[in-house]
Amino acid sequence: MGIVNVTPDSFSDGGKFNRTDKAIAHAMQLVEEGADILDIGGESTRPGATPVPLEEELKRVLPVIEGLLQAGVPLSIDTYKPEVMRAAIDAGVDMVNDVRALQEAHALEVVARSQVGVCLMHMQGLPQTMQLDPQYGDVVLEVTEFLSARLQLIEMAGISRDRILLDPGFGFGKRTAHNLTLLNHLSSLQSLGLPLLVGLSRKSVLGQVVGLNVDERLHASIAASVLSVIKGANIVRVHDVKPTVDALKVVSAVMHH
Ligand code: YH5
Repeated sequence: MGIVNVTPDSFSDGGKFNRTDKAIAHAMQLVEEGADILDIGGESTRPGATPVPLEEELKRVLPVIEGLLQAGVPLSIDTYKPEVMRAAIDAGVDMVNDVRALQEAHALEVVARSQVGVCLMHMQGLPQTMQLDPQYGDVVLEVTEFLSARLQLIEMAGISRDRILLDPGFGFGKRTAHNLTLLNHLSSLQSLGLPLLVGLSRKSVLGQVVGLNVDERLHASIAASVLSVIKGANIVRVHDVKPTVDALKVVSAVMHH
């Protein structure tokens, strides 16, 4: 899964067409590099990031979705807002990637009334404050129990299991040690019986391990993707598609022998 951020960048004048065209061009490059899914997001969920108003998020993601419908790969919308889910589903996306696991009011019904897939992610707290003092007794158990509870509720709302993916939510209300424990024990989440999605690309936990800034974490990110797949991940959400695909081709070749 290739990450397509549709957020303002410091290199353009902020013009809307400029931003849309750049995001579409970047996404097309990720497909050429081997991405099987594109994850389109218009609001940063990084710790402390400022929230984006609904109308602005729609203006960012909808033109990019429309431009990528012909790209030949499934599209995912990275949002927790039900209005953005609804508009993106109407526009033709195949999947909702929700860091709040459909806990926002009406998110569950919007997805239930559609046929799209959904990724349910674990987060402790909310993005503005989640990294201040995350605490767990047993992080693997607590993440598993949260996802299991959401899964049960979401199935009861009429979303069948074959539409659902689970994600432990690396970096979302977790200290370095929590993230490392979760990755080491990722295979225990396979007991929930659903495909697993993992997002570790360029994240702080990797920066903590190697002591490097966010733009210097490629090699650590590749190691994290390789480990994730060996430990049971079915989808890895990454910025750097080509090097990740090469690394995972080796993993895949070896694991089939
Ligand atoms: C995820 O794990 N993550 S947005 C901080 C970084 C680098 C990257 C400090 N959406 C996930 O990618 N969706 C995000 O450097 C996600 N799983 C799913 N399903 C955060 C992010 C990032 C944050």
